[in-house]
Amino acid sequence: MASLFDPFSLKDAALRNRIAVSPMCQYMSQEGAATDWHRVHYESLARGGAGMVTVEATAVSPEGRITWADAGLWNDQQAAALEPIVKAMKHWGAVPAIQLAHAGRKASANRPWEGDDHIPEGQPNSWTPIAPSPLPFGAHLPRVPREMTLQDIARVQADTVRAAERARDLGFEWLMLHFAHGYLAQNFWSTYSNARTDQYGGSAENRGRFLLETLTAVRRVWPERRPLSARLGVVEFDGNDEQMVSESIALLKRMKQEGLDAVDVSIGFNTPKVKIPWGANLLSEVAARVLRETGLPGTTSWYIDGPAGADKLIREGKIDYATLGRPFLADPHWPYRAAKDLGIQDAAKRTLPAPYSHWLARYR
Ligand code: 536
Repeated sequence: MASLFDPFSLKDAALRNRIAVSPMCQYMSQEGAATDWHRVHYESLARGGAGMVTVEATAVSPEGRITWADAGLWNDQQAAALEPIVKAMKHWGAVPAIQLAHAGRKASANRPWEGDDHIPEGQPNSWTPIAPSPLPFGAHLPRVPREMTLQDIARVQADTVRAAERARDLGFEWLMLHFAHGYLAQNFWSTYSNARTDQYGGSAENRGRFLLETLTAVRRVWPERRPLSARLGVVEFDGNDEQMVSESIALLKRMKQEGLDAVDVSIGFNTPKVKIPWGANLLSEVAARVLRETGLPGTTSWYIDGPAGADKLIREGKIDYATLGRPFLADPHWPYRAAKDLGIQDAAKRTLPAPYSHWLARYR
């Protein structure tokens, strides 16, 4: 029986504990390139003791950014800006991971603290979003995306492969594909956004084709011994979740055959017409089911119920590692807090670098 502070290994990735930091958009990039903000942010998260730190949703092409300030990995300057970040994460003992993304119909938005809404066509920092079908998300994201041609599909897949190669060459040890949250892959997967009548739309098999092909193409360039995972939205909380979960499990089983190593069970966020019942352990049961039925190792996030809640999910075998986002923004040293809470011996020494831990372990 594993617990939160047991190590976790998947292929060549060796996590010192079962705590992963979620990919979290910072909207602080300059032309897609990481800045000093990211240096400090990712280095402090790695110093805070997590087993793995995942770099935020990183766009594979310019039109794949949610906002103009998103991270990207389609050119050499962007790769160069990530290099010291990867080094620092490794230096402080965290497995460096990155999430590759394309925002689909949610692209061309303002930063969350500047409105979070679509920037209209023709205004500065705006471009035309692309998606499987010309169907808008709605609400604060009303723009009608341009329907992707077969050529667009092949181009985005090639961009994803190229970004994966750059991530590989930078020394990232784990790659996550963003197949969730109402962005491009989820747009293909969901009937809310996919009304295509060609081989990429209609049946679950067809709606899953873009995801499966992308995964397969990335697997060819991503080293066999480095884990490749996907974050997939498997529920919308719209009353149709049983069907969506079972179709998602079938898709994940196909992905597993094509080399998927792990899954991060998440939410579709592909329609504004639902009220998500936010609360403790929102996804723990569906995550447990997805992992059990696919046989994939994995995780979930969203309202994990504190250190004890995370520990319990792992002890019960519902997830293999816990993924946390906002708790790390509130406290970059969350693993130290968690270790103290759970009564772990040598909590400071096990979670923080010596310049901090020697103080915390003394004079109590
Ligand atoms: C979660 N979000 C996910 C993001 C960035 C914006 C916020 C991502 O995956 N890059 C979210 C989406 C919709 C509603 C609530 C939360």
